[in-house]
Amino acid sequence: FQPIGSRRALVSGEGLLVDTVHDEVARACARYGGGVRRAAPGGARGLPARGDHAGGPFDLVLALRAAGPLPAVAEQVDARFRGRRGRADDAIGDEGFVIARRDGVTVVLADEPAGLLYGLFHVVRLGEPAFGAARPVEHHRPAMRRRMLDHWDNVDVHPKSGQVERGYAGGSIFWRDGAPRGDLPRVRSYGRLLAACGVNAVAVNNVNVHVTEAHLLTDRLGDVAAIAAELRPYGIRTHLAVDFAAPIVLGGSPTGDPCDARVRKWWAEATERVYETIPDFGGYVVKADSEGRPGPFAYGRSHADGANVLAEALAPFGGVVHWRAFVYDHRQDWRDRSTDRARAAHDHFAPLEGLFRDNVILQVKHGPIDFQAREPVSPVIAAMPSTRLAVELQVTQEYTGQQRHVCYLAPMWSEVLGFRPFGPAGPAVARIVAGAAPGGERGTRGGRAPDEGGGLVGVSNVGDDAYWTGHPLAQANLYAFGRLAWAPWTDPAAILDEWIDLTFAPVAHGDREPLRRALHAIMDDSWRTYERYTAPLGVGFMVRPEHHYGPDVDGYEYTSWGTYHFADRDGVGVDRTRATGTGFAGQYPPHWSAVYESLDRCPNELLLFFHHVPYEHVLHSGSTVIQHIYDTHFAGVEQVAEARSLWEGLAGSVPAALHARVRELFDEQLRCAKEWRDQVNAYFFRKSGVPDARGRRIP
Ligand code: BDP
Repeated sequence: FQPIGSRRALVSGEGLLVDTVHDEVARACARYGGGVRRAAPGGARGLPARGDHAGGPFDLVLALRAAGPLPAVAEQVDARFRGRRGRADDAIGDEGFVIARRDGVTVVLADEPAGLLYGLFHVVRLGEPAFGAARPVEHHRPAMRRRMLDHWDNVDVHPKSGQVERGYAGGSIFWRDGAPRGDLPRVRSYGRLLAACGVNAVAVNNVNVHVTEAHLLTDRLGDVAAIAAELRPYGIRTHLAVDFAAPIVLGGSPTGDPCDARVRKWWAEATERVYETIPDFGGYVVKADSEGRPGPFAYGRSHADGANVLAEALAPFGGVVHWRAFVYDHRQDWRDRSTDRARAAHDHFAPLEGLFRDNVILQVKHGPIDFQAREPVSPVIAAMPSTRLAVELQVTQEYTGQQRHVCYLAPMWSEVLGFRPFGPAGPAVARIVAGAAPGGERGTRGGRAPDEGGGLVGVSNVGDDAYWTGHPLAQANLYAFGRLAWAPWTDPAAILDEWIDLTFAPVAHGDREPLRRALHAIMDDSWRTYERYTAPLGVGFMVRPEHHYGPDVDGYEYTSWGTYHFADRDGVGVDRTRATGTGFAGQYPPHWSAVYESLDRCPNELLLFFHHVPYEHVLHSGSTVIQHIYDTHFAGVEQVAEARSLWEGLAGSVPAALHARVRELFDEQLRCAKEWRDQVNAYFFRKSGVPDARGRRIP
């Protein structure tokens, strides 16, 4: 904030979020010596705005256009923008902003307060260059209207999942030991940092809604309202995960049948009370009929019936239901190869295409199984063109090193968002979840407005840890999640660059270039490094059961969870072809179905996801599967060792406590990566009997 705080600013407009913008600038000025003036509507009329620090009044103008007349320079920027757009479409958009610099003044214009807030954070991101040379008029608006983080936080400490399910950053920032944590300033800071990343919605409790958490919907609603009050000034709407059986659990109803009139009435009344207390409440998140959660199947009803009853209750208030597509049988018979967990979401939901109400968002995990380091993109995304879809990513690193390993996930997410499920001529995932119809045109599906897709949802990686995310470098994943939801085509390395600047500018000692170079070398490729030393070629899992940290090749192989690799003495991988396997490959539209079905065309990195092959099968690289397993596992460990020594070299460049924290974590990552290498290599050596062609030591 220093570049802003040392200048003179004008903030013009009205509204809660404009107040926030003003307060942010005022806070920066109090620290760095600049000044800020707040103009009432019309109050900026005729004010000269020149950037001459000594004489002219303003270097930075942040204004709602409706608050005009604006200072002359801002009027000019607006005229330029309107001229460029033509008369028909001169809207900046709900959350958008226009930025330019001319005559020594940086101008940010918006139509809505949220746009002004995002414009302010854009100036923060630009830093000093925002006040340098003239800048042409740029229009920024988010690609996705819904940019949401789901917290898997429990109110009570749950005997199995703890305070935060799959949380690796300490306790919850919202809850502790059955009660609100009570640190509201921290919640406010969280809202601030999320807004700075571009996030605008948060669900404050675990999708596995236990009894205490169920009460957040009714008698403990005040606790939710208190959080909502802190997040609201940063443009973030609060959502709640609810128990599908709430009418029974909370309302004493004899049934939870979504088609029963009493159940509909209960949801309608409960929802009305929610909106009386929290008028800008976002809506519900539901995990139903999944891993033991209640759902409509108990009453012989479909998931469309289930989702629609909640949607109907929310509709009068503009709320939405995020209904999760993560539905599968976790009690399958592993002795029977005919079931395939990868198929489950498509099998359950594709037949329901067209049956969901408009305010249902079907929330689909990005891959068909469960947040593995490598999966194909879920076929559900191509199967439901008239359903609003959101893609769910796991920012918390359950399967990618649990915030003890460096694993920068933006490159993986970019691949997901850029994937074109209908083939090269169709729209990318990012466009589909932004609301594009399958033909790639925006706004044509079911007559709905262009930006009414389901957006992007991330499972939060934040806790009450001093660095927010346990591993300090895991902050970059949170930041990248928000930035990709706003601008999905941004290069992950460029996002990392922004994060490095924003994070280390205030604390780095000395020249920042070596730090930047080292962090890129450590992080840019860290997801692929992680992939190299863990489960090979897309086969997934091989983690220790329950907590999912560290290797256990057969840990899930003979369980009922549906996550198998089928390794035997002859080969490894899951045959998901139509010809001889589970038929999962046939769930994709023709282009990808043909690619995945074919042993020759299937991408190497997904080979074992789709095919069961002999160890001597030759990859596109020319290497055999078994040799590839050995080579990648040795290489992955070496890369971790290199990253660790690069970090060593940064002692003195970053604060000592931060350096020590990351160094310790690198020790653990290296230990764990070696464990993975040795177990995976030893396992496949013993199964196959094929020695390493390069004669390295395999335990
Ligand atoms: C799995 C997690 C489990 C979650 C589940 C979900 O292991 O803790 O409850 O996903 O997404 O990956 O509901």
